[in-house]
Amino acid sequence: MKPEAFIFDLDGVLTDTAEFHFIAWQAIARELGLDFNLEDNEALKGVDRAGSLQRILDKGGLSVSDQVFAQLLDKKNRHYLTLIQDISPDHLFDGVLACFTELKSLGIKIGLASASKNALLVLTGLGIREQFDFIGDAASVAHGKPAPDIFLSVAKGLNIKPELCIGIEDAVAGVSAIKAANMYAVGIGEPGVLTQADLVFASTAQLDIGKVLASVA
Ligand code: B16
Ligand code: MG
Repeated sequence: MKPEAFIFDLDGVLTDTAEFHFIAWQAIARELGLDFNLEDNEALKGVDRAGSLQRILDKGGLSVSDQVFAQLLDKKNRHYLTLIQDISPDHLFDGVLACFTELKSLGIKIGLASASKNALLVLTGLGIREQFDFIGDAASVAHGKPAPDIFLSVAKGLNIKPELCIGIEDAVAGVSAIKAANMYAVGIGEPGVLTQADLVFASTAQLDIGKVLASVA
């Protein structure tokens, strides 16, 4: 297969906003009298905002009205927005720009498939918004990761068949979404965790485009 597009996840692949999500979710959990630790935060990677809150409530055995649920989501996001306002190109993971340059030189398109409704803001802060041929809109897809929707919507936006796309993800839910979209999955993290991925690199800095292309050829 000769890939025509690489579709990147954002948080955990291009930058690390997990610590900001953690701070904001922890504040909400404390307000509800619930415990929320780093391990809990890890399990929320790639999971959308409402899905994340639902998991926190479920773990604590709590249920709230729809109105309170919406208020909590809004409060978490307002806190998160204050935490990410200083994101700059310094927060870009090593290797991202070199990777984009290589893909462009090979004529391979670049897409973004993030579950975050704040993705455009983060991309702008990182200074890479213009690098993408298509940016998926998390707000307009019916089902979040692990459903394939966001990856399929980006393939459609790029006008490229899913089977000619390569997805890059750091989260278990994200890798499942890529496989459900019938794409080749590159994981960033640990092979023992990202067991569904076709190929795994320890970090974005180690992402080797040549190796990916050779393994799908
Ligand atoms: P927001 P990704 C995901 O981004 C994060 O990994 C996840 O922790 C977060 O809850 C989700 O975005 C929604 O973010 O509240 O900003 O809409 O990894 O898919 O780029
Ligand atoms: Mg991610």
